[in-house]
Formats: sequence, structure tokens, C-alpha cells
Amino acid sequence: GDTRPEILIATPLPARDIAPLESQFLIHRYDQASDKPAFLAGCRKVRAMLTSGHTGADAALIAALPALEIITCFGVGVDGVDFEATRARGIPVTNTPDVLTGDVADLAIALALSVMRDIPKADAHVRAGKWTSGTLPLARRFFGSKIGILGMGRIGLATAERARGFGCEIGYFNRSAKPGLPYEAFETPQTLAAWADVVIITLAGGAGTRAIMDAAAIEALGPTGYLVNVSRGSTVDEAALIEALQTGKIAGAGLDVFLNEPNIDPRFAELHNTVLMPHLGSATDETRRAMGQLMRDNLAAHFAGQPLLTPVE
Ligand code: 8YV
Repeated sequence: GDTRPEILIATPLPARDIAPLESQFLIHRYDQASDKPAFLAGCRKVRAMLTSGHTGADAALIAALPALEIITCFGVGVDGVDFEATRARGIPVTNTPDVLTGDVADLAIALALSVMRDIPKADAHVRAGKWTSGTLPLARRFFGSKIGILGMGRIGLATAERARGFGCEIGYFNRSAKPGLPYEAFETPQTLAAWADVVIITLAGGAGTRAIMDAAAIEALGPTGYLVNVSRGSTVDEAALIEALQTGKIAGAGLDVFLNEPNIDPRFAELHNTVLMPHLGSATDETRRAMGQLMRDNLAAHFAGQPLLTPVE
């Protein structure tokens, strides 16, 4: 019989990252199953789950896999993993830190520049043949501005380093103290937003940061302030953000992440002072390749009885 260890793909992953696993593992494509409850009846020997990290590994799915030994995530954020369930069974979880840091930080700066310099509107203006018939409103300067980093982890630090190259002043809020940083620490997201011209959110998702950028913090940005989010939509009070953008309480937003992706609030599409992207922070060929490799290396280490490369816990 087939002695390959059984693994389950919980959410869609790149084909090029699944193909190299086919000779070694028996793969259950739960992500492609139409009748998911029926499909799980055939997964009782599954020993590893591969998933995105921001969705997929909930308590019900973990409970349906009695032989599960490890969850490997294709991404750094693991807010989609139910850690109560994994801890209760001693199931380790791995992610893909570091390899995506530079790309996500690049996109944070790109979104700030894009919304402040009105790049999408200017592009549409040229394409529509309107250059000869009118001028665009003046934009807002990015270099030298005050950048508030909300969440000073790996991606926050990399974003701050890039912003320094633009001559920006850096302040930050972090839930735990970050001794030794050459940047001003603020006590709350609201005081950070009151100081900053642009708040860039690089926090982890999950219960501990839910709507931490609340209505008061959003309003504290003021009518010339901008919000950029490259972390998780859950970190922002999205209803308050939409209202602030509609009424000019803040100047604009550059957003890569939303609540209920990909079925986001349709009101975003009506806003003119926003630049919207479909969760592409890590989406370069180079980085996605490195993420896939790191995910497979963690999987291989587990089945070889070796220490995991990047365990979350
Ligand atoms: C996704 C991400 O994992 O790393 C993260 O936390 O959100 C992304 O890299 C990627 O989009 C795959 O779903």
C-alpha cells in the first residue's frame, strides 16, 4: 500500500509549492473539496496541515484531524490558527518570518507614496486623454513627514528604516517596550496618530490587536493625516475608517488588508481618497518562492525528526 505520510492543503497555495511534495506525501486537497464535511471523513490519517496562516486552521478543522502533528503556514501572520486547539494537543505551528519582511515594508512605503502623490488618479487621468484638458489637484509631500509605526516588529522596523531614507521622522506604538530604538515611543495608538502625518499599521492580527486603531485614533490623524495598513484588516475599526474617509475627517488611506477578504465592504470602492490592493504585501515572485521553500523545509524537518526552522510555538 501507499506508505507516504498524508498531508492536507487547507487553503489555496501556489501550484509550484505543492508539486514538489507530491512524490513524498499523499496530498488531500481540502481547499478544492466541494463537500468539505464528507471530504474530512477521508482525512483521519492526515499528519500535517498546510495553510495560509490568516485563515484555515480553525478549531473545527483541527478537531476533524485526529492524527494531526503539525501545522505549517505560508505567511508570517498566524491569526487564523486556533492556538487553544493546537496547544491542547501539543501541535507545533510554523510560519514564514523574515523572508517577506522587505516586500511588506516596500509596499507600506509604496501605498503611502501612492495615496499621498495620487498616483492611481494621475495614471487614470493620462490614460483617459485628459492631460490636454485639465490639471489635477496638488498632492501631499511624503518625504520629511512624520511616520507613526503601529506595531514595531520585524516589518515595522524595516518600514521605519525605509522611511528614514526619505528623511521622515519616526514615532511608534508597540504593546511591549522596545528598548534601544532610536525612535520616539508613544503610549497609545491615539497619541501616535495625533503626532503623525501618516500612521502605518504593521501589527500582528488576532484578538490582542482587534480594532486597536479605533475611532478616536483614526480621528486623531486629522484632515491632513493618512492611514496605511499592510497587516490585518482586523486591527482597524473599519466602520469608523470608512466614515472618516467619506467625511474628510482624514485625508486618505492606502490599504492592502480588509475585514472579510475577499468580500470587502463595497463602500471602499466608492472612496476617491484611497488606494486599495488585494492583500499583496508579500506577493513578489522572489518572496513567494522563499515562503514556499521555508514552508516545505519546516515540513521536511518535522518528518525527519529534526528541529523546526521557524516554529511560532
Ligand atoms: C499571506 C500574509 O500569507 O504573511 C502573511 O501574514 O498575510 C501573506 O503573506 C499570503 O498572502 C498567502 O495567503
